[in-house]
Amino acid sequence: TGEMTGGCPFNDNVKPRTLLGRTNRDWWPDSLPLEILHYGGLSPDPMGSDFVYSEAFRQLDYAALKADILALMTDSKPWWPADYGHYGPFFIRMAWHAAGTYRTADGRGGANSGQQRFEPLNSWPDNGNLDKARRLLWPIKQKYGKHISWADLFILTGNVAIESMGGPVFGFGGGRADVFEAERDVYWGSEETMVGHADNKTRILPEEELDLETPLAAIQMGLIYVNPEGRGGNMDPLQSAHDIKVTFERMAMNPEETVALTAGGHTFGKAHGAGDASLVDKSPGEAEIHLQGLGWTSKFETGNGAHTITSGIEGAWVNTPTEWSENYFRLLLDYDYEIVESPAGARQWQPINQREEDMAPDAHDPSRKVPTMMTTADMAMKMDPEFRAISERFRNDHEAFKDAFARAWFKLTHRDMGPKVRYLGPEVPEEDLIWQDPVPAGTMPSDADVAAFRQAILGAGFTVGQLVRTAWASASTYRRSDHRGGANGARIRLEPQRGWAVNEPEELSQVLAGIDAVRGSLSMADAIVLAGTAAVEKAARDAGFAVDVPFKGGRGDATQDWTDAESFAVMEPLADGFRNYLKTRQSVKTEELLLDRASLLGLSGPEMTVLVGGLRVLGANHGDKPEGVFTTRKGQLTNDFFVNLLDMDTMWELVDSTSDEEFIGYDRGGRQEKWRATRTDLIFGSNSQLRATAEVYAERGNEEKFVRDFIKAWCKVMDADRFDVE
Ligand code: HEB
Repeated sequence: TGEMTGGCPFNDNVKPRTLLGRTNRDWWPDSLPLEILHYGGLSPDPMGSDFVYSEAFRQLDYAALKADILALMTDSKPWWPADYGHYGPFFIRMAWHAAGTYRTADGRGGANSGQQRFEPLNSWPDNGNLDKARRLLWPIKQKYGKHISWADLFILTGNVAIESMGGPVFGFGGGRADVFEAERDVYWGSEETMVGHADNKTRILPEEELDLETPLAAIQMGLIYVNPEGRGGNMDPLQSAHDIKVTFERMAMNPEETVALTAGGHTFGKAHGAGDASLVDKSPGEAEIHLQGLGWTSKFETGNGAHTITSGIEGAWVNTPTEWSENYFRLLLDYDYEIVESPAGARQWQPINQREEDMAPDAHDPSRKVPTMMTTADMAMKMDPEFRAISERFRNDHEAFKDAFARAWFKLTHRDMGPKVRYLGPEVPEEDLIWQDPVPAGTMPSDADVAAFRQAILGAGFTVGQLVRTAWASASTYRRSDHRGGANGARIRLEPQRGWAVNEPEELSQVLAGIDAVRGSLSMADAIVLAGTAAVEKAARDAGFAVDVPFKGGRGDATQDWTDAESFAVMEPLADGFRNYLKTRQSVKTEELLLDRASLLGLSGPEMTVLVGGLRVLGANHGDKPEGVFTTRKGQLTNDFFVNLLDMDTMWELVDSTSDEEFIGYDRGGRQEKWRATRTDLIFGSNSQLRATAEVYAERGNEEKFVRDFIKAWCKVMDADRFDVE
């Protein structure tokens, strides 16, 4: 079963992997190693740390920007001529691929930092020719400068594109600040080849690879979701439907949203496979220097316009590819389809005996009519019974389809922005949506109420450890990837969070009841944080340090009705190294899981280190277990964890040879058992860089520095989601 209790703790079903899998350096070993300039605390961000994007955005002439984007739609450039004289569909695909990398499991991916500009996304086969879409936007980006980020521009342009062709749009929120380097914390997979339109497009995956690994949300490296030609090129719409459901669910979309998005998207534009795909050259990441960052140069005729090769599939889905319409479902459901091959050799579906009025105009010669097409993934919307029922309903109720598409598009493009207070601009929809995890505004408690609560809760009969781990449990769900989780809302007292094993449901309910009983005017969300904060302060004072632990109140309490239990379920920690908790052994090492959580919390190495060391001696371990509690004065905020970990009189051994998760520390001389530890404890003595940091906190003279650094890091976690007060 893989459970840690009893028997062999190794989970045989889990294939070991590294935290990051294949990285940019593995894919592009020859790329310029700019990261050497950015160590030692130097930032690659040319805007500097004083720059606040939200302030720059507020000065944006939003209407003028939208007008410029609209004008660009039909301003075809000779170096990349617009199909049908309209760039709209192309820009929709750009925006969809920008947002579509989001995955629920860790909240990473998505549109919110403009990563499409960087590897690996810049060079993923599925992002073929989107380099040109972004270059078409450059004059506009240049004109509006710091007032619009690339990340916002991608999504806003997608919206304007939809509007410009008469499609429904639900709203737009700005606020996606750009970053200036490739994200380094995202696991995109361990595969050693990417899906490609040339050599491996029909690669058939072995069955055992079809169970999609967590947290991935695409079935092959280099895809946004699924292969348009079906799994491994199989052309099987039912298999494709299965894969679409798995991948779209991981992007937070249910089957109805999935059908709406795909049908709405493919109401526009065309696929590109005009000629021999082997004439298409390398991706941007490996293209020659004089190409200036553009990739996929094609030697087929003019290489663009009528001769464009992107996916290799050729043709439009509908007869009206630059207008919002009902034609996608009509053509999909009314015609029978047969498999044909595109000029690029891709396989696709063509309507049998198509009437001329249902054919599409040629994208570069309006006098010509060409047959429309469907990909295998589109055929899934017709052949899969669940998808088909939805398709038929949308066909018969166009208003329902419009509304579903508009809402799903808004969710797709805003899912990773976090609470609505982070949305900027005049087009932020009024309506609250449950996936935004709404939290009612709180009120700032008075100083007197805060002081009274501090006193009352410390006298309520709980240990420091209990109060600290409850506050930690509440706040540490935060992830900076999609800004979900955190202490605001006090969702820890709601389903599903209150039932998570990591939160020790029984004890949790007692502590929460105790907090509730004495909280007075405070919200539960504030009181939970303040209880832990008061306990930290007491622990510091008990250790002889007269320090104050700051508290920022004003959190609100969310309701169960406005909590999407299913979407919170994926956030359950299967490990939390800060509480020395491991539910089941994972495919990555336990200490890598600690690193991953620290990264999602936005912590630095020293912050992670000081927090682990402090939390251990405070007694914040899951189940109050003894591992890592290297102190004889549990409940006091001391640097004992580090002092004892680095003590040369201790030697460590495995508890027993069946597991490398638990260790005993013996007195070197006497074989006397002194301590127990897990991998997340011992990594601070084993890894050279963490050891260097641990040494700082163990050094004489740094006892108070340890306490102050711990408090700072503690507050950072407690306040990580306070966008309402920034
Ligand atoms: Fe899509 C296009 C696939 C979904 C929107 N697409 C496209 C193509 C393909 C695909 C293959 C072609 C490319 C080229 O150029 O060649 N999709 C796909 C798939 C899926 C999808 C498989 C899953 C199912 N889409 C989608 C969505 C959306 C879209 C969701 C939105 C919403 N697309 C799109 C568009 C286009 C495309 C708009 C067109 C572009 C142009 O025209 O350029």
